[in-house]
Amino acid sequence: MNIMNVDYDGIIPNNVGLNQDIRVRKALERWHPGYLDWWQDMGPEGFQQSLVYLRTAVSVDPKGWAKFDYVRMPEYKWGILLAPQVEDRKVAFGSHRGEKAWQEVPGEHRAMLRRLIVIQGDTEPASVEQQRHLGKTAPSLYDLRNLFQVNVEEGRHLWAMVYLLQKYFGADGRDEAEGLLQRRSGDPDTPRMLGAFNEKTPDWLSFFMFTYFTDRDGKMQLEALAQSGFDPLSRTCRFMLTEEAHHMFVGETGVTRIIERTCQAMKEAGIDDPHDVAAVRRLGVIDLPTMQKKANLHFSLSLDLFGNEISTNAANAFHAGLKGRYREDRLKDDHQLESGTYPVLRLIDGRIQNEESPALSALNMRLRDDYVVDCNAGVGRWNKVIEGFGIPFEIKLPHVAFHRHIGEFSSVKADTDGVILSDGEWEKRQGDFLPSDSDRDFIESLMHPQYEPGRFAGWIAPPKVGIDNKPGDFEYVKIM
Ligand code: BYC
Repeated sequence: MNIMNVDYDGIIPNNVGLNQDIRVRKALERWHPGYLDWWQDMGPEGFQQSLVYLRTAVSVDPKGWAKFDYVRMPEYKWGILLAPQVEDRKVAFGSHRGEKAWQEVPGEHRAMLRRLIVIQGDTEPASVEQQRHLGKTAPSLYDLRNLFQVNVEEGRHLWAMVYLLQKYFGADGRDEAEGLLQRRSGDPDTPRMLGAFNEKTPDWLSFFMFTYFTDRDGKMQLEALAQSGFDPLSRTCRFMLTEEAHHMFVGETGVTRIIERTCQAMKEAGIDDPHDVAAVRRLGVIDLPTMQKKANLHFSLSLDLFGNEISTNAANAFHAGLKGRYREDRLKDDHQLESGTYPVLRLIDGRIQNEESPALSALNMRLRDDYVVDCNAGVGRWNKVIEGFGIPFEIKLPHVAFHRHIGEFSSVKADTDGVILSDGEWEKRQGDFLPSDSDRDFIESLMHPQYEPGRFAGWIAPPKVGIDNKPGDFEYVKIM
């Protein structure tokens, strides 16, 4: 079989030779109906009969891997796709550096590997659950289609992890695959595993901020797992990253378009002061200070996803060759980190300061630092738009100590500049930093659907180009 092309013969499209792997094929076919039930119950509410102009992966060739067509979401081809195997690949880091990459699970690292795969897998359906109500308030058919594209691909990423569990982890893998369909985002009894995936995504600004900030954590984690010495995990993550790029595009351009519309409306109305929130809101657009608060919220929730700054789990996973650093293959050092140090921002004697820590224990911090750099690039592009309108406002990422629930700073309250506050001060001022109930109510008051082809809600600008180069009035979703 040509690894670039996907086999569409069975129920589950794949490029992993499922037709010859009867045990795994049967296991996945048994899991399939439960997945479809989950999709019907927890996937996009309504719209299951609608025809959505979606891309489906038909190959893993970077030059052309997707085709676009109208699909009913429950009929989407959720396939299992691994990037092509790199010949003679070696474990690139940790104590096994230089050994042949593993095609089977290394026995001594089984539990750790399973945990990483389950956590990664758990986030995928969680995000679909979080976004399930958004279709009802989509600002355009273009956005509605992008939401559904993101949702079906998160569903596919769940398949990617479930394949690894079913193929390589026997009975435990099967149980974990079931568990992934049982947990529910925000459920008090059976919540999803990581904090940010139990939060609500109640409106479209939240959706765009989530896909900008939280999907970017996905990118960083997938990049780190793509370095894994366990080759099937590396290959599956490499292909997932191809799809992930679009999700972050949706986030970045979504926020850009909201900013653009706000600035345009302010200019037309002759409002120069971005802090005159009431006047800006009267125009039916989202004021920039509220966008800053939303960015503060989603950035800080996403930082929590990197775990503790100092982590034995992260050190063990690296040492074992299971989870590398961001773009490990481009870094120039011994790739073992037995002796080096890394500066870690810590809370020492009530003050935030850098402390040189063993590099191996500081890997979560390092990945988080790479993440912050990546986040800042897009924020810079948002600010260019604001600057282009001559409005004196700059969106800034808050300090990493702000609003944290995991790690060094979870025990203190800090403002967005990293100044530590007393509980009383925090209570008084948190509405300056995070969206308040009235901010949320205002945003919600704007969320009315716009389902006419080529039309957009008044609070968001149209995109510069269509998906798959379609014209502006293209009917991306035929609602049924
Ligand atoms: N919430 O040693 P520590 C994505 C737990 S997003 C709750 O510091 P470690 C996507 C931790 O589990 C990417 N619990 O943590 C985006 C541990 O518990 P146990 C998802 C947390 O292990 C958008 C304890 O605290 N992929 O793909 O170094 C849409 C001590 O933790 C949290 C991955 O995350 C938290 N935030 O790092 C769709 C990659 N943080 O084991 C998809 C796989 C920590 O002692 N996961 N804890 O009971 C990992 O690499 C690591 O598990 C983490 C945590 C980076 C998450």
